[in-house]
Formats: sequence, structure tokens, C-alpha cells
Amino acid sequence: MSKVAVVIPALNEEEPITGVVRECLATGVPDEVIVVDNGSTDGTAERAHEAGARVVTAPRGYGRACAAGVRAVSPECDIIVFLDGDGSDVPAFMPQLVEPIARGTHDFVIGSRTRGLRETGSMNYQQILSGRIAGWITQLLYGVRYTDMCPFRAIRRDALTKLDMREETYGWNLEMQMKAARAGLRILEIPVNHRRRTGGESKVSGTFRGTFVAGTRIIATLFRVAASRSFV
Ligand SMILES: Nc1nc2c(ncn2[C@@H]2O[C@H](COP(=O)(O)OP(=O)(O)OP(=O)(O)O)[C@@H](O)[C@H]2O)c(=O)[nH]1
Ligand SMILES: [Mg+2]
Repeated sequence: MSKVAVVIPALNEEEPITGVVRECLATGVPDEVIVVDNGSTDGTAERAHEAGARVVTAPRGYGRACAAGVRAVSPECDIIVFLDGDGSDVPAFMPQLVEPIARGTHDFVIGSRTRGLRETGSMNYQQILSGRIAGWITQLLYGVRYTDMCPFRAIRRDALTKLDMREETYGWNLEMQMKAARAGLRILEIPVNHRRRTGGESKVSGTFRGTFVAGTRIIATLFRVAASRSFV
């Protein structure tokens, strides 16, 4: 029987985090939910803990938070699910993400928000387009086409370890997709619904600075991973 850990990076998400953790637990899928907080100045950590999550801390940065969450996963968990802490991902899709891995047919199952139902305003034009372009590039490079850089995803823990993830900020998601494709993992993309964040403030797509910083980081990741010779 597979055991599942959920890792949620969260920075100043005191409003949405309670609902996110509760919705994850309500699916009955996770054996543990880990919220990774790095220097939130609000009640994110307390709320997450009250809702039933284990809270760990990490230095600032989306990728660093995800990596710290992975390190904190209990040894018995063999599947790791990632999703954002802002309430925009819909945890009810977790069984569909996890099942192909638990059944042994796939190693990496990623949601696609562009193929699912999207609440109006939940994704902007740049996010939709950049996910498509990244998918065309991975198809050219590795023969795997994604339609989104969706943060909601599940992966076999031992497969993730072999990917040797390095990205410390917003390139983390794309790095995982590229390395999973390059490593020949058995990959499945499924449509997932997407909502607007359920409270709090945008750190990335909702601000010009956030979009610029994340976009730059994502493009740098694309070149770095594509140019690297490692085949893990
Ligand atoms: N731990 C941690 N979490 C982060 C960091 N930056 C962003 N996050 C979390 O990563 C997720 C994605 O950030 P968002 O601000 O929602 O970015 P977005 O989805 O592009 O923008 P929205 O339109 O607001 O949803 C959220 O759960 C954030 O709390 C960080 O430096 N550390
Ligand atoms: Mg968001």
C-alpha cells in the first residue's frame, strides 16, 4: 500500500491555508500534510498547524520550500503530492493524481489547468501561454508535451530523488517537468480544475514584479536544464 505525503509551499497565506489543508485531508488520500513556511509575517504557520498540517520552515524561495518539504517527508511515504497554499488548486483531484502512481502504471502525474475548468480570472494570459510554450519545448527536446506548468502534481519519491532538483525559486516546477521527461519517467497529464486564490495576496502572477522575476527564473531554468549534460 502506498503512503502519500502532501507538500504545500506557503508564504503569507493565513486566509486560504486552513481550507487548503482541510480539503487535502478530506480526500482521505494523504498520510501527512506538510506546509512549508519561510518567514511568513502572518499566522500561516499557526493556521496550518491547527488545520492538521505539520509545519516546517525553509529559507525564502519557492524551490527551496518544495525541497525542504521533500526532506521533511516521513520515510514510509513513497508518493509526494505538491500543490500551492493559496486555495487555487482543487484538492478533490488528488485521488486522480495519485492513483496511477499507486497502481504502478506511472511515475509522475501532473495536473493541467488549461485542460480543466478554470474560474474566470484564475489564470492570466501569460501563465496560459508560458505553460504551452514550455510544453512545446519539452516536446522538441524530449518528446513529452505538457499543456501547463501546473503546481499540482504527484510523483514517486524515489523517482524525484533521482531527478536531483536544483532550482531554488520559481523554476522548480519546470525543472521537474523537464528532468522527468529527460529521465524517461512514465508521465501522465490529467485535467484539473482551477480557482482564483481563496484569500491573501498574489506573490507572482498578480504583480508585474512577481511575473517578471518568475518569468526570468523560468527562462533561465529552461536554458540551464536543456544545456546540462546530466541524464538523470
Ligand atoms: N514557502 C514559500 N512559498 C512561496 C514563496 N513564494 C510563493 N510561495 C507560495 O507559492 C504559491 C504560489 O504563489 P502565488 O502567489 O499563488 O503565485 P501565483 O499562483 O502565480 O499567483 P496568484 O494569481 O496570486 O495565485 C503560494 O502558495 C505561495 O504562498 C516562497 O518564497 N516561499
Ligand atoms: Mg496562486
